[in-house]
Amino acid sequence: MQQLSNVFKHWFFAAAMILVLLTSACAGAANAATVASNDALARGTNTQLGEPTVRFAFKTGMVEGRMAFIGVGGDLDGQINPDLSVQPGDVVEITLTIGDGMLHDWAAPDLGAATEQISETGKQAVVTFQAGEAGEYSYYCTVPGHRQAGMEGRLLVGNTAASAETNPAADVSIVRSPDDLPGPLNRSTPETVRVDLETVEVEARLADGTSYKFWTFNGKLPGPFLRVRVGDTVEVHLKNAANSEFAHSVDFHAVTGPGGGAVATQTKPGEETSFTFKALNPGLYVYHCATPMVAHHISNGMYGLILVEPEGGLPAVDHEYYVMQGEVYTVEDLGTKGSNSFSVEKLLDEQPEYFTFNGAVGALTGENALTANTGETVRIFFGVGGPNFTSSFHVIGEIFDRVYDQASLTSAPLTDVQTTLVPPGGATMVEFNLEVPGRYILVDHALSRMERGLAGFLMVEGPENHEVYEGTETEGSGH
Ligand SMILES: [Cu+2]
Repeated sequence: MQQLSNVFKHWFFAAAMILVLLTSACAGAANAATVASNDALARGTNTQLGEPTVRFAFKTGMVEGRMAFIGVGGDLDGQINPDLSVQPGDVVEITLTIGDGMLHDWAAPDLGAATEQISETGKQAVVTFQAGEAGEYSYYCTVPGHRQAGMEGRLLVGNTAASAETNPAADVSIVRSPDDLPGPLNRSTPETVRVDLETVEVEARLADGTSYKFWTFNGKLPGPFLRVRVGDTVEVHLKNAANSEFAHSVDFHAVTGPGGGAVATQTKPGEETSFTFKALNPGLYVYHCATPMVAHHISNGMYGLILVEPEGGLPAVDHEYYVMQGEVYTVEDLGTKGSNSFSVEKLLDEQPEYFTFNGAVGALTGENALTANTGETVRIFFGVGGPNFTSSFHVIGEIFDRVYDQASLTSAPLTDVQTTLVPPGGATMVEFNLEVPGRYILVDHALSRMERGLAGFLMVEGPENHEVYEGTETEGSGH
């Protein structure tokens, strides 16, 4: 058998999961050799099965920066990775058309079915197979990395009402929108400010089809963005919801005093505590739960930012955004659907399954993307809840005009910075002007973490600016 004699390597960026994926391609009859674990797959049409009783067609393409099977014709037309429902015994025909000029196949390995691997735009491959036992099966592209990059769906055989069991908790979003923050205080004198926090435990979406029991401040992730002025007296009230299972507390890095307030706020379910502090130092500070095991409470979502405005406030900008990075440690492997549970072993080993901006995979894409127009200035308040990983914060396609390093607002900012380090329990404030329209991508430049959920979009509209940037988008760029 011809071995891997013709191997082509394609490097490309896939955007919501930008990563450099290595795809290897073999020509012609050697295709099966590219996927060793799928050697047993019967690729192509089995003529002994007779006429198909069910037909589905897909085209490959990029959607929102992810690779996808896009339904063609019938009820599936235009749908991304749609559920396919068939009955046991059905002869199923799948037609795959290449729409993006990249190497792909369509496979349901648990049913022993796969098309040939093809790559030429417009080319088609067909597989027919018989649907066996009732159950839920996965279909996906077996080219290495493509399943993870988005090419995966469900094939439901038999009683679809039972097998198409969904996870309603995965439809509950507790993502805090990045524009959910109060505006400048415009105050020249200190005041007494009351802050009300409530700790709430809630099962919600971690990723598509995956939910997790998060612990939050005020029901969203991150906790509310708090804004006070230097010299203010801040009266903190912490309530723990009656239906909580755990005690919680809050430690503000903006506090001068024992535990940052944590020693005064260990709060049992249904109870309330309070303490008062004077905001002595201006800056942008993390707050978090500090109830043992503290790393557990933080990784479950209990973190937020408090801005202590300096005298005179901050310089005016067109948009202010609020983004925090965190880690989630699940027993289940990355991508496992259903309700996932917390792994203390992985937490102690510092091996998260997920990295998130604002609490969930892809939280800052789609309707929660950051937006701006060319000619405007954007400020991002960025913090790391963690609990463990330092972020190499970067915006793909932009340069930070100003970085308030370590979130020090009383030092002169660094200028013209590509990537800035933000430690766990730390923050930064970055500002940049927008000259060119397009999609810019917030990342931690430790880019393997993008494969585990870290990506946010900044969508910029405005007229093209060919003096600054000119180029034609190439297929598969993902940007
Ligand atoms: Cu807690």
